[in-house]
Amino acid sequence: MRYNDLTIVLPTLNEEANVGSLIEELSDSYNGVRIIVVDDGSTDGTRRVVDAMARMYKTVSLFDRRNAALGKGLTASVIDGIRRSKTDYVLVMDADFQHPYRHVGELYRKIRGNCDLAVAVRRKVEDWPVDRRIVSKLMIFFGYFVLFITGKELCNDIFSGYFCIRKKKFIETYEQSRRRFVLKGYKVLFDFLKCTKRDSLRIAEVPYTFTSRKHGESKVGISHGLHLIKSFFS
Ligand SMILES: Nc1nc2c(ncn2[C@@H]2O[C@H](COP(=O)(O)OP(=O)(O)OP(=O)(O)O)[C@@H](O)[C@H]2O)c(=O)[nH]1
Ligand SMILES: [Mg+2]
Repeated sequence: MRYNDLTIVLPTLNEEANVGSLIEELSDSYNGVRIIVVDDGSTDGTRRVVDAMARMYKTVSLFDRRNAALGKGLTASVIDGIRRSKTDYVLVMDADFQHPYRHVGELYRKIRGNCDLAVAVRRKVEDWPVDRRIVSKLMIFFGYFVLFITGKELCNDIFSGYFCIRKKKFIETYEQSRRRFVLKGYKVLFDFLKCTKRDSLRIAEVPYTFTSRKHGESKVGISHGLHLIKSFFS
């Protein structure tokens, strides 16, 4: 099977220990897939590793966002990566191996099987401390509540960072509601869903187990919680 009409967007911030092997695994597993690494000014060797990969695989490119118009941020990076892609389908995933790459094929097949959005849904979150679990549950509850009462599309993991989407659908929705996307936030799927209408999309789901990052450190902090709260109200 070939994946010529699929681009994988990998946002990175200091992922030198993960990104090279992830690119290798993806390129070797999914023939013809394109990969755009969207880097937000990493201070480690991330860009050097990606440059080396881009020399090895013609389908890999680096988008250096140090001077990007939208400013730094994970959501901003994902939007820029999707805008830059030149294929009909785009898949977004983390670069730290928390999103198992073996599900890429399944997400892609769901989209090709006539869906607009295929979401990888966390079945189980391993290794999270109790306080992070509680905050996460509260945020999920509130997020669902917002989407439910405002009549938006819903899925079983509204904050998933691992999903595949028709580029055209994403860009159309973003262009119509630019201001509602919290660019420094972490929840681009939620921002997208809150700009939809219930039953306007064909959504598929693929369950998976979310594990610990392979190497390096999490970038999640209190500010991301605040950005999410902003996202609920924008
Ligand atoms: N371009 C860009 N990438 C980012 C930014 N913040 C995080 N990332 C990347 O986005 C992905 C998710 O970030 P993480 O820090 O792993 O966040 P998380 O997976 O929600 O949290 P953990 O479970 O603690 O790892 C990783 O590939 C990061 O390198 C950012 O501001 N800009
Ligand atoms: Mg992570």
